[in-house]
Amino acid sequence: MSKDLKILCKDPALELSCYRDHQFSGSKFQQEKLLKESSTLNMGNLSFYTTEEKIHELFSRSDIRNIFMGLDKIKKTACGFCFVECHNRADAENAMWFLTGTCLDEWIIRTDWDIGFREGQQYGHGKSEGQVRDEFREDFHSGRGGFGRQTQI
Ligand code: GTA
Repeated sequence: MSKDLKILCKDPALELSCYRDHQFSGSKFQQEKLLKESSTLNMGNLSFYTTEEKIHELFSRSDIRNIFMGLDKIKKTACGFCFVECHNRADAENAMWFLTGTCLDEWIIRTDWDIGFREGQQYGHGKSEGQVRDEFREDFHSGRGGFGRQTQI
């Protein structure tokens, strides 16, 4: 396929986001290569009440390998994100295309490519042990633990 045609055929739902894992030890180029070949999705903006069973149901049309729920490091309770490993890139692209913008438990979920699950990645990196982004949120959401943590201090 020519370069011009490739640009025209690009599906925005499958593009890389601007998020990069700053704990990744390799280069920016290596991280982008892994993201472009990955069959693991990161799902964010989940309700804290969304269960692993609900994620399985959501992926009922895809054949998935594993789900890792994002957890508060201390309480070990769900904190609004998860990783879904698919069997291959094509399955992951289908899931990404199908799920982007889907509403789950009243929340519009965010999907992103992930370089592949590493042990420990299921825990939030926030100072209060949940997700970093929740510490900067200023609004109130009962489904995401109330106010952002920093505004509660
Ligand atoms: N693939 O978008 C993502 C993603 N996010 C947001 C988190 N993870 C993601 N993976 C993919 N795509 O280890 C994964 C990572 C991480 C785990 C826990 O979930 O594997 P975390 O949010 O607790 O920690 O996530 P992380 O990702 O190390 O924090 P980071 O990069 O500092 O900030 C994440 C987001 O928080 C930013 O993108 C931004 O939306 C928000 N944020 C950070 N700082 C600020 C700030 N000062 N003000 C406002 N918002 C902020």
